[in-house]
Amino acid sequence: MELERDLRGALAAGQYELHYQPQVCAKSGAVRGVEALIRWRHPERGLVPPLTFIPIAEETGAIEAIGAWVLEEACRQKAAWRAAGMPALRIAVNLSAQQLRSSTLVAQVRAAMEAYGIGPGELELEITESAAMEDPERAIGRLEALRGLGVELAIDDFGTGYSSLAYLKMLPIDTLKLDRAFVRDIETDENDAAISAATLALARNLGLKVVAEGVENEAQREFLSRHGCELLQGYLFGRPEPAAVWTERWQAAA
Ligand code: G
Ligand code: G
Ligand code: MN
Ligand code: NA
Repeated sequence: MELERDLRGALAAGQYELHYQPQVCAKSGAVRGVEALIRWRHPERGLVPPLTFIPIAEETGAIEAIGAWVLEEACRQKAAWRAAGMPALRIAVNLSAQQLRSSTLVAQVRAAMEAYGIGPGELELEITESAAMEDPERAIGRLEALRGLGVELAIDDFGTGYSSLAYLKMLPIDTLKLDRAFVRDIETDENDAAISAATLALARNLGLKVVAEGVENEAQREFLSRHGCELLQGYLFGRPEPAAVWTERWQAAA
């Protein structure tokens, strides 16, 4: 496939970029962190979203190198923002299943943190339920090693996979990301409202934070906030935007 061929040269050609979407405090609206989301600036196709090329990168194995770049770039950007006197925001980075399978992941994360002086609690890694459940024993060991580095861990797309609660309990995680599929119709669909409220209660009882995804309007915000969700992410607060846009915004506010 054409995209597959182009994918091979894209890293060397510097065609990937990270955009950053805010995660805000539900009560105050203050930005608490940003999630790094990869985009591919394709010379002919324009900005290609991850859902178009990440699955191909996973199939071909290209994801290993891309994932390593994402980690390095997010840490580099965090250090650059720190050097420029920007607010210290936690950065969340998505890991693919294949990265979690890799025996070099922990060393890679350690190296990136050391290279850019990333301290405890400054980096969060997001893994999907299915990646964590693929080989729970191995995942638990690896996640514990990451946590030992001071990395926080989040389960992405929570509720859409098939994680058993028995395994969830054993995973050394800090955060659940409530999938936007449940948030979308939270005001009108009783099931979605019930699932969201139950997830928030479960998280509270397990001592986990929740980041609700896909928050687009005030009614969703109000529901989530009322049910104890502390962190929100979605177009209501901001779209994923290039690092330069964030930098300009902060400089204008300073
Ligand atoms: O940015 P967007 O909302 O289009 O992201 C779509 C999907 O792509 C999300 O599920 C997100 O987790 C995934 N994704 C975005 N950036 C990365 C990345 O750097 N690595 C991996 N593995 N997945 C990513
Ligand atoms: O699975 P993950 O959480 O990594 O995916 C983030 C994805 O969700 C990105 O593709 C991002 O562009 C998208 N996204 C972020 N906020 C919203 C939103 O408010 N509404 C919708 N529909 N998509 C969103
Ligand atoms: Mn994510
Ligand atoms: Na998600």
